Amino acid sequence: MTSDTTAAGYPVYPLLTPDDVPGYLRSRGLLPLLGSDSADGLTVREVSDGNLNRIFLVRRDPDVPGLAVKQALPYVRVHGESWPLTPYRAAAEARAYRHLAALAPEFTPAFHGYDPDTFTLVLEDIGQLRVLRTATVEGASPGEVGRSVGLYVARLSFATSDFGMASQDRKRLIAESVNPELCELTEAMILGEAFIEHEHNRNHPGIDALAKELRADAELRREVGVLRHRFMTKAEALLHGDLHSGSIMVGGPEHGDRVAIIDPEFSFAGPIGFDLGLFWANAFIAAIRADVLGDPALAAEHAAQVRLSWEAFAAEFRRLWPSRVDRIFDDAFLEVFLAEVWRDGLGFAGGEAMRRVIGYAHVPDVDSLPDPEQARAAARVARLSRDLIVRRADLAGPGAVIALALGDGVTSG
Ligand code: SR1
Ligand code: MG
Repeated sequence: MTSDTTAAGYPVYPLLTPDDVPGYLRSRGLLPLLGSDSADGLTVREVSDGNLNRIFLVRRDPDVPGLAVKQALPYVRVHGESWPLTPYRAAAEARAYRHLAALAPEFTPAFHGYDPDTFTLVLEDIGQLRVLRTATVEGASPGEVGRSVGLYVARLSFATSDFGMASQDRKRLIAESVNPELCELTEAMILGEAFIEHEHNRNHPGIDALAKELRADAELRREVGVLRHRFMTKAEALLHGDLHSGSIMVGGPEHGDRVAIIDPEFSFAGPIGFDLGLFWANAFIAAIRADVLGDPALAAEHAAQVRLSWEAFAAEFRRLWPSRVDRIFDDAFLEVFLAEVWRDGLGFAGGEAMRRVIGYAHVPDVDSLPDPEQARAAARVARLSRDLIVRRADLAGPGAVIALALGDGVTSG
């Protein structure tokens, strides 16, 4: 190993601080995007919020959106240097943004380029919008964000599936989109560690016995294996790869009810149900939070996002179906295919929800609750996760799964 690589073997590169950012943008010739060549008077604010990266917003006028500068650190930001993580994830994110800019432009922030030497992307500053999770934890209604998510997943996945691309082009896309380290992280986080004893895991002490019971549940373990293997092998379409409510930004009517989907660094060719499932899991978690806080109407609004996203996804996929490039796939196959995406989505939602309460990456939706509501919510999320995984074949549609999540026992529709 040379002196210019880290202990984990990643290149050593300068990590940006707020003071560096104006000069950095000048060196990349991007200052004109902020209205002039001058770096004088720019304000830089660090708004890093997710688990992994550093993000700076740069503005000429603090009230007018400017640019977002996003740098991948060579480790997990919220954990520290003892957990190295490839900075090449930024290249995967840049690649995904290039596809998304063409396929789902209305949901994608403007992308101003990628610098492979410092693993840095420059994007539109959408700091005027709010992270969906932050807004809903504060009690905001999700509105109809699910519709946008369903459309986004349908457009991205149809175009990059064997329905939207010629077979050989698709094989090339799959090869170009491999994202080994981040896929392995997902396999560990969402479809692995939470289901076994692992040093990364934690849970509310009030659900110790439940966590133990779930880890000893043979049926659950078998089905997690099925889902994990599907995630590892089912290269159906290009995914966002981490479509939880922390990756969705929303604006109210003053921002045209804009929905922007960010952070596609986990993007790779995988099972379409994975993107939907991550969104569904977090909608159900938000619903359970509202429910334990005594707001069943808000809980129902959150749970309804599952229906909205599924219906928007399926309707857009059906709309696009006549344009498919491979006519061997007939209309009867479409029904088989959609049913499988639905079931996969439920299963992956179970993996995602489970890790949020007994795995590593918890969420404020649950962890910011007071007790005893926190323990109650965590238990409900964990039990629902198990059902989503083990009973997914019996949950025929949104009505059944929403009833299950809200606990009214209805299992049809
Ligand atoms: C080590 S923390 C990893 C999680 O953060 C990202 O947001 C992804 O959800 C990932 O699973
Ligand atoms: Mg993220």
